[in-house]
Amino acid sequence: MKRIILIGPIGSGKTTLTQRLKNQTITYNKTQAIEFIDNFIDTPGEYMEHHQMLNRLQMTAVDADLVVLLQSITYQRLVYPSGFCSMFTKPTLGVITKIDQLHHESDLSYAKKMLITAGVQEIIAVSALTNQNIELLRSKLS
Ligand SMILES: Nc1nc2c(ncn2[C@@H]2O[C@H](COP(=O)(O)OP(=O)(O)O)[C@@H](O)[C@H]2O)c(=O)[nH]1
Ligand SMILES: [Mg+2]
Repeated sequence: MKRIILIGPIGSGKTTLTQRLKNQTITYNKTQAIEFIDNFIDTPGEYMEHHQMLNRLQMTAVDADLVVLLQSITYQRLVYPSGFCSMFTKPTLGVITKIDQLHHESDLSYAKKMLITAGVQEIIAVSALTNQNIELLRSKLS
């Protein structure tokens, strides 16, 4: 199985998605440090939001086979700088999270645009709450 690093702002759903993909009970658990959970590397959102921490993500991603960038459908804020993915010398996948909260198509296109600007190679929209597209995502991670 591939080793996956999950990167995204605070509250974008990294920990919940990890729990879902690992068939664990979904519980809220604030991520305080970089956590290695089998083949998943869960990272605190602060590392993404405070740019002086970005080198920590970059160093940790060296151990991963795939860099997954998360963008919540509910989060209309610019997070990833243009070309962000070029920081990693690894394949990238963009995951739009909380798709169960989609109320306007424009939210989906905004999230896609953010991930494309970041430079991801592929995008998938999922919900860890309703399981939408979770199997498809799992197949892309295997
Ligand atoms: N509606 C909905 N809420 C979600 C989903 N995934 C995560 N959340 C909620 O978003 C919040 C932040 O999730 P968390 O996984 O801790 O984000 P992290 O900071 O990126 O690890 C929590 O309250 C989760 O319950 C989802 O697919 N749908
Ligand atoms: Mg977390």
